[in-house]
Amino acid sequence: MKKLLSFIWMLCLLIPASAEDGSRLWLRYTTDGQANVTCNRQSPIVDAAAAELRKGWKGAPVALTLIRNKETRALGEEGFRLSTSDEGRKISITSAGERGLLYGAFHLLRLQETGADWARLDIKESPAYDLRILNHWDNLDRSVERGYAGRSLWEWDALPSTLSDRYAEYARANASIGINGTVINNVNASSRILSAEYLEKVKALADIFRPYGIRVYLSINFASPMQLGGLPTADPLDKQVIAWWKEKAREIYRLIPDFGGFLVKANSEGQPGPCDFGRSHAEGANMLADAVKPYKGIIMWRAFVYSPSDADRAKQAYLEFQPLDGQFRNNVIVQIKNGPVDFQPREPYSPLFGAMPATAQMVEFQITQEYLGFSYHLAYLAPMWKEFFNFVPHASLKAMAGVANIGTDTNWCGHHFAQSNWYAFGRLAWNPELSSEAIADEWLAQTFFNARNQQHIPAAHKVRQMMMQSREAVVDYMMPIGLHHLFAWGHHYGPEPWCAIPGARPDWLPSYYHKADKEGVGFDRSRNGSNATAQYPDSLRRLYDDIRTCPDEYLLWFHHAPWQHVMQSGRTVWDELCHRYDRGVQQVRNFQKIWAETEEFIDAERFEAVQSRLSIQARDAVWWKDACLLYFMEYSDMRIPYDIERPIHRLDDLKRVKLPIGNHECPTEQMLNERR
Ligand code: BDP
Repeated sequence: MKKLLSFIWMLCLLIPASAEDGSRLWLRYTTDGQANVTCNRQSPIVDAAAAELRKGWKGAPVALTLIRNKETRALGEEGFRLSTSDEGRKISITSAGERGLLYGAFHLLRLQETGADWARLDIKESPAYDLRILNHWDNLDRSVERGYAGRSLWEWDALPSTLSDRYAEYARANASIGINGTVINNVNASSRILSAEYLEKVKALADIFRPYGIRVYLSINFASPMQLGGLPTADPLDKQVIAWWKEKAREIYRLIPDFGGFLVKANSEGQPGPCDFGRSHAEGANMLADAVKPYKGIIMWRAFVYSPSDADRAKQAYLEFQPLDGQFRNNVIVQIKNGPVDFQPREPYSPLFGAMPATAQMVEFQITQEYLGFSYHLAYLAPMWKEFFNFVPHASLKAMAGVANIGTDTNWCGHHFAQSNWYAFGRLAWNPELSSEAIADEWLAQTFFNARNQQHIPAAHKVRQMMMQSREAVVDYMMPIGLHHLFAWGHHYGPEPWCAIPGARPDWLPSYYHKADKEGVGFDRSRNGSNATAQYPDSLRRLYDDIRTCPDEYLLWFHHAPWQHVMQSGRTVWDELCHRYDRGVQQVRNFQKIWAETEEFIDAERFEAVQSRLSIQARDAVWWKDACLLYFMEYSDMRIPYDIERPIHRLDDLKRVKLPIGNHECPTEQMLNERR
């Protein structure tokens, strides 16, 4: 009896270890340790693949075979063939590379968890991009720029001697969705990251990530030769500067032989860069490219530049970079944000894509929800990224980068559903042709529902629908029909379209973007205005330039539209604004209902966490709607249509709302509750 009791007690102790707190992400399969896995090679990567299968695979014996033949070579080092024979009694994963076996193993587990039938499988997979990389905006003091999931994972003070378990968990999660690179520090980089002391710490991380096929990259500060090396200049054509970077590259590669390369934010938002010395972005990038070239390293050079000039901010990256086409070394990739301004809930694509045919380009998506409600709002971003691919063929790009939403929070991403964006980013970087729905289904089956339980299917279906509508809902209640950057001063969470800060840079104020006046609202970027439309290929230029043909969703991005202008929807601009804001609010209310229905299928811990964030989101949606409609109404002088929910706030009260957070902080739940 005593033995039995102590056994039960031990079981109780074990339960919290597998509590549904989100810490296991989409990798919730349980060990039964029965899987029969054989490999024809041993190495840290192959061992990681086998260990993963032993952890979770419940089916027939699996043979992992590293083999270089015509077929596997065609699939590449990261590709794999996954096939079953003997009516599913034997499973084989073959690849020309160790990483291919790792990805094959995770693929098989994904099939199991999503309820696929593996009796007759014959799958060939290889990634669309060789480089599928996360960008962490993590600072050395462990704060995270635009991070809403706690602190930075990297415990710099404890590294390299103390290694958190989370490092390997992080790498494993990335490997499971095919991510193979990580830039571990902020693009607003401290030069200290390149000091000998820090490079030892970086090496420790690289050593943990390597068995999961993940290479480390660093963001660098262009003025490092001055700040760290004590040189009088960082001019990229200066001999000493060139020598400094060459030596630095040698030092890094001695420690980390598979180091990936550098990510550079230069001459942007106050960061140093080659232009400080009268040199071009290409000259700066090429100097660094030459330094890492002997080691097969690459330079990702960001095109996110805009200065407080007269030129429309949306035009500036194009104006500065397009003329440099063809001037970059072949190990430089120009990294461009998906929209021409800055990760707004909806932007047209950046016309710089496709405008530099002789230059390698990659897209930078933002996984962290800087402009989409932080980790408080449910916004599934795959549809937004797919929208980008409607305009930019994925084959025209060299790589895909995503600004990470990962931190020390138990569930990694703050919001349980924000995990789906990390997941979707990886899956799309592997295969941009996957549909948003398919990715959501995969993620839900692994994260919340049981694909083999018939009762779960209708609930999972509804939640998938909720995810699919969620990004559009955010656009609707924040900034519909092409509005953008209506955010509060000091943070990018709530609305402040009225914001006026004397002496502030005009392009950091909402009025620069919405230009509301008695006549109308929106930024005239047609040929009568800033002529940003001219940066687009002809067919789109014509479409966007004419207010009658410009798609409704971009109307106020490209036009200063009269309040009475009748849109393609048949409504006036004012009525359409009212309807969209209201639709956004109603949708979030509906998300609350959909979520409520899942209660019986989902563990209480995660159910309640999501429920409480949805109620914050619903209140925020009303906050946004009331703030924007009441403010714009002062200009339109028109009534809110009667079929639309009445405002519940007064504009003066809303103008007094100030969240007590700094520019890079996340409000607490309490702050949001006290706000009203
Ligand atoms: C903006 C962020 C800022 C980043 C910058 C960038 O507000 O914190 O440093 O982009 O991407 O979206 O460099």
